[in-house]
Amino acid sequence: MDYNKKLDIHELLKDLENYRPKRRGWHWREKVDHLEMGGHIYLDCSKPLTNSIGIPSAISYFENLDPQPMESITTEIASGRFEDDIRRMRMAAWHGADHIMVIRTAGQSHYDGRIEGTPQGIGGVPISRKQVRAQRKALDIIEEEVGRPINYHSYVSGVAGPDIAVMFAEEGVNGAHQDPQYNVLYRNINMVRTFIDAAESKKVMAWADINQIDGAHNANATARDAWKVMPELMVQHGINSLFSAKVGMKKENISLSTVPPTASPIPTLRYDLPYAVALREFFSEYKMRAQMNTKYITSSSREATVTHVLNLLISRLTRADIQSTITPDEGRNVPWHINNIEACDTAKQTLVGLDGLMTMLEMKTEGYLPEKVRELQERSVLYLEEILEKGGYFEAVEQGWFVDSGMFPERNGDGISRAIDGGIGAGAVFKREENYMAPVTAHYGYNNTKQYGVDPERASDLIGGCTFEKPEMIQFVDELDPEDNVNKRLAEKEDVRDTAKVLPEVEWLGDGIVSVEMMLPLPKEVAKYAALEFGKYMNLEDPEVIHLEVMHPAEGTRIMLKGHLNKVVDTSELDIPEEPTIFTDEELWEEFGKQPLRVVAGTVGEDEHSVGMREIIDIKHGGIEKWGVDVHYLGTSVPVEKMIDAAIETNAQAVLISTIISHDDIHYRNMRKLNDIAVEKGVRDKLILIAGGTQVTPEIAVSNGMDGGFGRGTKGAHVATKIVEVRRSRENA
Ligand code: Z98
Repeated sequence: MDYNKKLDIHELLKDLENYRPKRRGWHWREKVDHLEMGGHIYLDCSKPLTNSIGIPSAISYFENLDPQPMESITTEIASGRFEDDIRRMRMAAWHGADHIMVIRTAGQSHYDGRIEGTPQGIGGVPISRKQVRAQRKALDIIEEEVGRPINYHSYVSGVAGPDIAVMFAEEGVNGAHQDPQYNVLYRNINMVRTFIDAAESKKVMAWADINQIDGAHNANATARDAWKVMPELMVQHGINSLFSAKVGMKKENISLSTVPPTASPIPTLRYDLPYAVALREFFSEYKMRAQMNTKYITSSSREATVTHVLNLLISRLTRADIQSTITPDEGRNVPWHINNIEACDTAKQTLVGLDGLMTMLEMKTEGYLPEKVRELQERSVLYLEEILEKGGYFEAVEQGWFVDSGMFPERNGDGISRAIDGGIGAGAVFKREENYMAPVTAHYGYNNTKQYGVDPERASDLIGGCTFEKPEMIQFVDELDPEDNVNKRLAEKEDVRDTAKVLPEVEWLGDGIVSVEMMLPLPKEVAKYAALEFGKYMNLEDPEVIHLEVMHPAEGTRIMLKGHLNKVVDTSELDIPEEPTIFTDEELWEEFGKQPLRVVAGTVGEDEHSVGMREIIDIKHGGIEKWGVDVHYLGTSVPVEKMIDAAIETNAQAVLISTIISHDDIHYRNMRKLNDIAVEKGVRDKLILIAGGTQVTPEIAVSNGMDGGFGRGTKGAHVATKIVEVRRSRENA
């Protein structure tokens, strides 16, 4: 795959019915002890990528130094169109994501079967075989490009949970949420039915080596006061983890969806750290998937980033095997490419920044932290004991114990209550007949195969293998809906797919959406409507305020606006100037180290404006001193002749003059004069003459005898590069 080319979605969808995933099972990052990269040692990092994009400062200052933390990094992708999500997955992988979680279309748990085809989703994509296969196929290509296996993940929930689990096993899905408590509490699925379904699903997931993430974090996100469910969260983790282990899942494939329960302005670490320690002590054998706090997320990306960073700190102070990255999209409902990528960068930047933290710190063994840890653990043990006393989990749910707004043992009687014989799928559980038999692999429970002399684990031997062993038996169903399908959606955007034409995009190719940020000196209600009006002036269709923050009740409001800018730019008609070459720091250090350079500099004529010239010279803002150039600064309003005399006296190789004043073309007249005097004194071929100033045009400067001219926006590196180029061309002449 050429990484300068876009992924060809049409090509990807070709022959999908015959595509088989390259591998099965979860892949953990490969930790490298004392990884050496860019002249630094990393203690908590993993094998680097072959292709990646570092954080912005890595690119500007460290030659794309991009160490990869040891934690798998998750990104949740959910735009509603799987074909566009594939492109986002590629970008995310380049930024360090290796756990791509596909959010299902709003409430797919309510479907009582699998979906086929590729209808468009809302709040996620419909999880159908075609969609899953296409995305796994794309990730098989992308993982080769970045040089690290990528885990593909979605949800095994709802009454169709086992069907989905089977499809995931067949299609090489590597991770999945599975937790019957989620179905019971949040989807009102009958609890007896869903625990039985869970046993079947978990068995299948175990066969396929799928990493399971539980659903405890949902209690935190649902609770009235998130920190009050801490004891319950541990109970929920315990129920699902042990259940999974008993069904036969490897413990290394059982991940707890842990969440730091609170967020600032609550003194968050005093709640979240003891909780994280308590949890990890109890569940030391299991993996930790550190979810971000989503309960207290708003539409502010700044705030979401700080919450994220504090959560990452908890991860590193304790342990995370998988690190989630949630974006302000949660609060804004705008699942945009850039937010996914930024969140991956936030995780990577922070985790790398915290590298080796625990080699320098130790948790206190006395005082608040261990006392609080103990208290939380006691509360959760008591919680579990009381469940047993009441007759078990089902009874406790019936009595509304879960997601109660009191901190156990306190109870406020407002928890979620479900009836044992109520909910979706109630009464749909039947005891297997004695002669029941299902010739399939990874089937849970009684399967009556012994009479045929076959191990129940290998029941499909009776029919020469099921779809797990013989994928050619899988029935691939293509599109079912003639209107709502990927082919129609692709066809609508052909004019901007891989052509010279382009529209701005936030989540789908050619969606034409842009966001605009503005500060209005108005109170918030007025600011909102004024911003919408500005949006109309900018030709934005359907402008919508997606973020609003009061700077002061009267002085100002910050607004982020989105809207459609349905204007196509034809890139073939653009006049794109060639980018000037600028030597890197290393090249300039080497050049001036080998062949030192002395220059004289000053503003000439009657010009006292020295700031621009000083910035070109001084080391502070990247002036030419930075690379060891010896600068003799002569001051302001220096007579032109004196510039040449000084160059001769000091044996300088270049003269830099600057003029801002330009009336009567004085700046160009001074350039001509500089050139003429250098010629008169017989030193023109020994000197490189450079002129700069806000009104200077490079071409006109050269036509007035200069070797180089520089206008507004010039930096020291431009001037240094020019001098080197002229010097080299004279040497080669
Ligand atoms: C996350 N941001 O986990 P339906 N099962 C479990 C879940 O947690 C979820 C579903 C199923 C969160 C994502 N979680 C939210 C245990 C959803 C989803 O079809 O929407 O009910 O399934 O990272």
